[in-house]
Amino acid sequence: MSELYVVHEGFLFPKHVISEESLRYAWEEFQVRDEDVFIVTYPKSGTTWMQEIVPLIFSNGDLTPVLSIPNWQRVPWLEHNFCKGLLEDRPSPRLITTHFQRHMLPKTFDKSKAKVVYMARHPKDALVSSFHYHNIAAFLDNAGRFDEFLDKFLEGKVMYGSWFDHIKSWWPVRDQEYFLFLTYEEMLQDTRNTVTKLGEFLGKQLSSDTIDKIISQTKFNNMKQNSMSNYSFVPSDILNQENSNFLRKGIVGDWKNHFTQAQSEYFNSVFAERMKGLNFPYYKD
Ligand code: PPS
Repeated sequence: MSELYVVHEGFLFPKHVISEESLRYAWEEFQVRDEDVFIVTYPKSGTTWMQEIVPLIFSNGDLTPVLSIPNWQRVPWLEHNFCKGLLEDRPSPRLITTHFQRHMLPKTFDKSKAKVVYMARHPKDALVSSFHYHNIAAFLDNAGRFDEFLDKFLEGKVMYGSWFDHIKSWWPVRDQEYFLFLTYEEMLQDTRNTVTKLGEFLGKQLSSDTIDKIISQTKFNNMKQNSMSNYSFVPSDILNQENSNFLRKGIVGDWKNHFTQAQSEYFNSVFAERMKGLNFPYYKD
């Protein structure tokens, strides 16, 4: 197993930002508050986008937080080394990011009234995005050939484990009051509707003007220009954005430019097998 990862119960976590200690803190010690809002995603499913939108909902469209605070500080990751320092004394409501599966939330979560916004993305597009990310991030192992990466993804031998297991851990709580399920695809297709839904879920009355501001600021091309969100401040020996950017394409269906017909059919058959009985209506092809 690559020395770039902390391996915990079979899960790979990038050592660059995560340690046994930070995992222990997140699971055992982190005190969830009723007003906390968790943004939960499988990697490469629109996390950064949500880290832009949710703070803008809480600031009523005031751009200051997204133009002055880097996203990892604005909506810190629960599992990262700097979680404690950034979140322990932060006033509520705290906005928190995690790629964890449902059972990995802090012990104190179940006793709280904290909310979870989950964003899913077509696994073929998340895979493609991850493939390119592995090739620009020095803290991840090299993606190798696309077919090799495809196998690793389907077997869940990638950071944070299997896409299927992630969805399977969260989908069953979709009707719970604390939970909102969104997809990357609906967000891209109808941002206004999704932002409105988010505002209602988070108890925020948003005027039409505020929603317009949020939509404009969080458009892919605007976020790509925002140094607080595009990771341009990360040195190139850690994240080399010379040939491919962190905010790479921001589209639905880029997998069609990467998968062969045979790979797509194979993926679909694994998908059908792994999602059997889940009643999950998305991403069947
Ligand atoms: S990470 O590393 O897990 O935090 O990555 P994550 O932010 O989840 O996913 C990165 C992909 O999300 C795309 N993205 C967007 N798409 C559309 N609109 C907006 N505003 C936006 N912001 C981020 C980003 O480009 C990555 O997808 P790909 O397909 O690689 O472009």
